[in-house]
Amino acid sequence: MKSEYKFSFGPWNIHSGADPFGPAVRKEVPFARKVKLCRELGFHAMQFHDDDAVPQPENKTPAQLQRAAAKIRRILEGEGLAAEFVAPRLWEHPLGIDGAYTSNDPKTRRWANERSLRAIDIARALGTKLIVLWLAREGTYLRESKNGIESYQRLLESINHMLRYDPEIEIAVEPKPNEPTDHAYLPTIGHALAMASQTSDPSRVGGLIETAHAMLAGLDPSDEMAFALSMGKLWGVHLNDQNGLKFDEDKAFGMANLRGAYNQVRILELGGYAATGRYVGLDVKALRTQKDKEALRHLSNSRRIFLALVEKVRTFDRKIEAQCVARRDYEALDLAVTEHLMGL
Ligand code: 3MF
Ligand code: MG
Repeated sequence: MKSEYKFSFGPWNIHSGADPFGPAVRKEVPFARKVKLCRELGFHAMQFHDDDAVPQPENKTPAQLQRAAAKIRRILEGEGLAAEFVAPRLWEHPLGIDGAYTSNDPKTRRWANERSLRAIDIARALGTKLIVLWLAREGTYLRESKNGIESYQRLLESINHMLRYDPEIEIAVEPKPNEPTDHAYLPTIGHALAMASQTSDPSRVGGLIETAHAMLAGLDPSDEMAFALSMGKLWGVHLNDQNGLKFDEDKAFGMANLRGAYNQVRILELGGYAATGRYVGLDVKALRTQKDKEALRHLSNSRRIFLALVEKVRTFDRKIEAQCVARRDYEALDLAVTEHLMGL
């Protein structure tokens, strides 16, 4: 199957299976091997957290940081791959326990802003201008612990700080409504793009939509994508799947809700996403039950289902669609789509 779509995943998507209830069940895969696998599986780029590329970036001199990032870039280029984005990973650091940009502690906020600039340095050294902000602990575990109005103002200041530092970078906010916090700031793409419009350079702030995150907000991922696409603001996706409203499952794309997956692919097709040059990113986890050898199927299966659904979208009978819409016979349309997906 050929396609003009370009695919990416992050090194954390090949992992040893540890979860909050038990330890690793598979061997760690070295980074260089992940890069090789990325190409072998038919992907075009890798996604990065700042410290996936340069461990402890805040403890490095500028020269050390550049050297470490240059090494990663050489490994990528050796396989003909690009870096899609860099995301500052603020949520694992002891300072970021109660949030980083929205922490009540000014020292923590200064650290978060500084580290975000180092993430930008790393992105530029890897050859990408895209910064992703997943605002993991920017929220509250307890409503009364923060002033939400102040928190949103602090987030805006931090985004402006990054935009000022490098006049060419673009920032894509990856909204998520909860987990790890009880309630997160910027829970949906609507919130993210409203804030984008208030920044010092709205043209450089957009969004990355993850399927599971939209579903956890009780929303339809394809509608979230449509909202961003309608404004030219869909700068990345994290496709995966999710079985209802529970923890963030990161299942392989299309494996829980095929119709929902079809509609995400349909909206990307309608929005001309491939032609924007942006990547079809995955954020998927292998099931903990998978053995070492088979723990890549979540990636290859997601890509395979995505490409199969592109074909399904392109081969759906437009005449039937137009007739059903003209007659407002959506039950006929429903059956036609379902039968098409079933190959009937
Ligand atoms: C959490 C996520 C994150 C982000 C990643 C890049 C670990 O629910 O989706 O994956 O995608 O940090 O922004
Ligand atoms: Mg994600």
